[in-house]
This record gives sequence, structure tokens and C-alpha cells, in this order.
Amino acid sequence: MMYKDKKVVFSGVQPSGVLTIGNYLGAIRNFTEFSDEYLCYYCVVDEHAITVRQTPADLRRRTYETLALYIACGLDPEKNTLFVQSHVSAHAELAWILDCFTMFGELSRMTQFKDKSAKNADNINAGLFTYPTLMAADILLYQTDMVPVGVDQKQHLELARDIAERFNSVFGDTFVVPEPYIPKATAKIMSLADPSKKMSKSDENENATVRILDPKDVIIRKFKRAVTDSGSEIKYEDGKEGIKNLMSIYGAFTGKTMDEIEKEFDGKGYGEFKLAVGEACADKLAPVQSEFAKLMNDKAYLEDVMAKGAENAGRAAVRTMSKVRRKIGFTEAKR
Ligand code: ATP
Ligand code: LTN
Repeated sequence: MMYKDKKVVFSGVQPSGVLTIGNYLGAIRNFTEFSDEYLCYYCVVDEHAITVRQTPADLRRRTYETLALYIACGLDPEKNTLFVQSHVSAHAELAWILDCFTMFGELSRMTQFKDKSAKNADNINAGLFTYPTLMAADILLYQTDMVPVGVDQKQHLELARDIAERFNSVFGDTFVVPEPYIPKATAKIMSLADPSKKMSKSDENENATVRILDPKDVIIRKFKRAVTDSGSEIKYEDGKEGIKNLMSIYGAFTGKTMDEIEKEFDGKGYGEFKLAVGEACADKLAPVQSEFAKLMNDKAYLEDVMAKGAENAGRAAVRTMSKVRRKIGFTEAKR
């Protein structure tokens, strides 16, 4: 196995829309925990984003925005490698190789593929189908030990592990087999319009999501309108999926347990509780928003971060690629 003095963390977010509090609580906020002890790679996965049709100008802007949000959420570019996937060509290169070690049946079983095919029935392209092998390439390229993600990505991660194990069993130790990191409380933040559905940044219903960049009054309005059941008690129990979701969000922003929240709102109604959730969320996001605004005014700085990130990531990726090429039996062009 490759010698490493630190364990490696890798994760990615698609620049496919304005990030939601699902992305924030389920993924990005957890990324910051690792900066001191791990070698961390956080990627803006623009190649994944084009599995769904994107307007070029929007994709470009969102790539900058996603990078800026990484930093605004507390990821220090000096301590973490922050980069854009398409700046390191090894991702696409390894993805092709891994495609040849991934079965059609495995990809057909992926629930994200089934969901996204249903949503984009006029554009069920091959990239949407092989999306998980590109994700496996992202992870395996860096000899990643741990991948912080929301629970929706668990199946993809299991496939990445299977691909790594398959490759290792054919060619001998090549890839570290990665572990998921999915904190339970925020593993799946649900839609505010339909608490049986995941909150998703590409949801067309604006009332379904709270965006990291929404102004305070919008955040409060969206929580006020959140769909809940017809009861009136603030209790964390099955059958009250809307309230459970709001309690999880409130707990995540305030650090309070479900028991503490039940006590705090004992005898109080949904209206008062929803207002408290909105305020807690808006207050926590305010510093992220002001940092984001500063960063977006300094494109040169963001470009500098991108360039350094790509260089750093590229160096690590080349090491894995040369190992993979050798193991497979690819020749080198001697120049
Ligand atoms: P899209 O709607 O474009 O598919 P998305 O909102 O699902 O996007 P991704 O870019 O696919 O977001 O995911 C980025 C990270 O955020 C992943 O780790 C994913 O698991 C996590 N994540 C996304 N939505 C949620 C959610 N509702 N709850 C918890 N984690 C989430
Ligand atoms: N598929 C992920 C984004 C993603 C990712 C990764 C996450 C792409 N490559 C590697 C973790 C590790 C999603 O959130 N939909």
C-alpha cells in the first residue's frame, strides 16, 4: 500500500445549483472537522454536474460559488486542497479504466440513476449511468480513507469500495478501500414541501429548500410555510415527519438534543417553533453569507485557490495513475 503519514479525506459537491442547508448540514459542515488531522481534498465536481444539462454561464458561475462556499463554510485553503474536478484530467482517465471493472448490473441498481432518469426522461445519457464510476475515480485517485457524505451517497460509496476491492484482487494492492462518514442526525435533511423527499438543490419548488444564501426574511418565511402534520405538539416521533425534520435542523444549528428541544417547546405551538428554527438557521448562516459575498468579489483569489488546489491534487493523482497504468499493463511513451 502507498505510504501515507496522514489519513486522507475526500468529498465533492456538484455545482448544479445554489447549495441548500441539506448540503451544508449533511456534508460541508462536517468537512471542517478533518482539516487538522487528515489530508483533505474537497472537490467541486463539475464533470458530474454535466450529467444533467447545464447552461454554460451558470455552470461557470456556480463553480466559483461552490468553491467560495467551501471557504465561507470554514475550509481554509491553506489546510485543505480545494479544487475543481475538470482541472485534474486524471479523474476522467481513471473513470474510464474503472468503467471496465464495473458491471452493467451494478450500475443499473443505483437508486440515484433511477431517480434522475425518471426526472430527466429526455436525457438519460451514458454519463448519468456511469456517474458512480467517476465518483469512485474521484475517491480512489487520492487513496482516500474516509468520505463524508449524506446518506443518499451511501450506495455509491459501497460501489466504490466494491470496485476498489475487485481491482485490488485482480492486480494486488492498488487502492485504499474507503469508508463512508455519515453522522446520523444530519444524514438526510428532508424537503420542507414534502418531508418524505430529500431536500435537493435542484428541486424546482423554491419552498422545498432553504438555500445557504437565502436572506433572513426568506429563510423565516420558508420555515413558516414548511409542511407539517395536523397535530400541535413538538415531539420527535414517527408519523410526524415534518416536525422531526424541523427538529433535526434546529438541533443541528443549536447543538440541542431532541429531548432538550421537546422540553423547550413543551406547550408551545408549531408557529412559535418554526419561527425559532428559522431564526437559529438564519443566525448561523449570516457569517457564512457575509464571507461568501467578500470572496465572490475577489475572483483573483478564488482563481489562485483553484490553481494551487489543482496543482496539489494533480500531483497526488499522477502517483496513483502511474501505479494503475503499470498494473494494468499500459505502456509508457518514452520521450
Ligand atoms: P442535486 O439536486 O443536484 O442532485 P444535491 O442537493 O443532492 O444535488 P449533491 O451535490 O449531489 O447535492 O450533494 C453534495 C453533498 O450533500 C453530498 O454529500 C450529499 O450526500 C449531501 N446532501 C445533499 N442533500 C442532502 C440532504 N438533503 N441531507 C443531507 N445531505 C445531503
Ligand atoms: N455524487 C456526489 C458528489 C460527489 C462525491 C464524489 C461525493 C462526486 N464525487 C466523491 C463524495 C466523494 C453527490 O453528492 N451527488
